[in-house]
Amino acid sequence: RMMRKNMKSASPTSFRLTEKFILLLVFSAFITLCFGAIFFLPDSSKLLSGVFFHSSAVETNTRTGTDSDSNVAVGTEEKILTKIRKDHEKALVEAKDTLQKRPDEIKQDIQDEKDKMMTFAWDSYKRYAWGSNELRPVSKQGHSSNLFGSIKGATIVDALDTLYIMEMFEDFDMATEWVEKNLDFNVNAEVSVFEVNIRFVGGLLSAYYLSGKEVFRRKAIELGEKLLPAFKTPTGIPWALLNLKSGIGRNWPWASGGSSILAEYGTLHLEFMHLSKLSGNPAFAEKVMNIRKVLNRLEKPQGLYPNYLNPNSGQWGQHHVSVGGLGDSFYEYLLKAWLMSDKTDEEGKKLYYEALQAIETSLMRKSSGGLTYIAEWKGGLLEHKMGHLTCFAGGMIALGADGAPEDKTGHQMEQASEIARTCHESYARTTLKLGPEAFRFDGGVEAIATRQNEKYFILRPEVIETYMYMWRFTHDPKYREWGWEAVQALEKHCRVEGGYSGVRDVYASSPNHDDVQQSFYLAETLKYLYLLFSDDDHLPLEHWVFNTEAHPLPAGRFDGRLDSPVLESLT
Ligand code: DMJ
Repeated sequence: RMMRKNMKSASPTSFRLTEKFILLLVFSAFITLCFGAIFFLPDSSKLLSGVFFHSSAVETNTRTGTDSDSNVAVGTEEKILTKIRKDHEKALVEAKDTLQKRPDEIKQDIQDEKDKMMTFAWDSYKRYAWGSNELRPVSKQGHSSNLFGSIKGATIVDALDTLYIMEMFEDFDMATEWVEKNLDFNVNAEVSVFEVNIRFVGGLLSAYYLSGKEVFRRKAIELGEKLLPAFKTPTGIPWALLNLKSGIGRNWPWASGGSSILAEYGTLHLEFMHLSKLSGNPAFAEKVMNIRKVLNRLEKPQGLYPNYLNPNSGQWGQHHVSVGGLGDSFYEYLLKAWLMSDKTDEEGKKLYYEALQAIETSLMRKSSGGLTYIAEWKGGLLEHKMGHLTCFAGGMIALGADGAPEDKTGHQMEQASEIARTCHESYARTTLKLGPEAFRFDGGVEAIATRQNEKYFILRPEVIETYMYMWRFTHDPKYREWGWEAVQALEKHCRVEGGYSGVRDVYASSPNHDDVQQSFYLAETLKYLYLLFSDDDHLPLEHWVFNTEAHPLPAGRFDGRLDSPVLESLT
């Protein structure tokens, strides 16, 4: 009993002691934690004020900054913070300001500059060379190349639509009056069928569609009829040169085996289709459709179109293929024939995409420095050279990318942007920041002209043309920046007292002027620059197709009358 009693009394006593000990331990640990927190934990009120009450905390500290040593340190730190914050706020305001104002300001500058450029080019022509084909801006007199025989006024006809588009209506009226009174095709002279077609027929057609003035329709048809005898060959492939009075044609003496040139006979389609529509005479359309037939019957080496074709035998001449000079606008017109027909010319479409595939396979290459270029092909061998003329291909490929078969739209846009970049490089790598006539990718160079006779720049449009298309399709600001670079270079090196002149060597430290203001400078270069900085609905690409001289022609199934709904919506 005693034992049980002891047991009973001892056990509760030892349990209470252990319990007390544990409680004491927990309590002292808690006290230690609280005590440590005072010294070691970060100042939460400071942290909180930093996150949620930053400004008031800063203000407090600034006001009490000199109170003590610790306050001095905190004050300095906060002063730095204040400055950083103020700088940041200022930068933000400036950035917003830039976002709100700069594009418009820049656009206005460019608009003014471009208008000034066209006004200066046109006024200089008016002043020193009125009625001549072109202007010699250094010697301040008229200039005529034998491409137009004794037809006069190439600059006037080429510039008509640019004047209209830029709303220079007084000048447009003056030019119209000159056309009415002086433009005469009854001349005993030999002309280039291609040049007269793209500049004169194309210029007159555009002027008609834009202004609705009957004189332009009449003159375009009259000139078209004068060109028809060029097709009197055994194959119907036209001669390159034609005497407008006798109707006797021939080919360039230098062309392989008396051949006609692909870029010449292949660049009549758009204008001749319009001539048939406007005149009701099917002869024009028949002539150009026959060219397609002849080409369709021929075997194409690796799917490529040689530049030379004999109009008597219907056989290829020398196997030289180029997307630049001698070949270029043939490819452009296949695509544009399809687009202009409201996408009903399926044959044009098929021929274009097949040709582009062959070009990609056999001519398009990438340099070791990563620049895509389109080489030339001579009898199976590649010449790693690209012409300034070839640079139009960036714009053409971009224009066609949307309709590309087999999901190739993205791929073709990529090709187009790479070509644009290469062509920009050809400008950027010169001293004058203007592009050479041809540049090479061999002998250790990339996008640089190596031969003296390829270093000139004659105010050509192709690179700016490609920037314009790329801008319209991508809205990547770099294309406007590149266009603006070209404007600055043109102003600095090509502008002379009497107009704009080409230069003989883009790598020279100062320009040596060639004394010619080409008519395509007003028709194309200045127009594409203007459109590059215009809104997309100014001559929208779904409704207008530009001929190879930048003369806009309406696209769609129209009946040729200006009161047709299609045309009304275009102008
Ligand atoms: C223009 O007459 C046309 O663009 C043509 O297709 C090629 N050459 C000139 C401009 O460089």
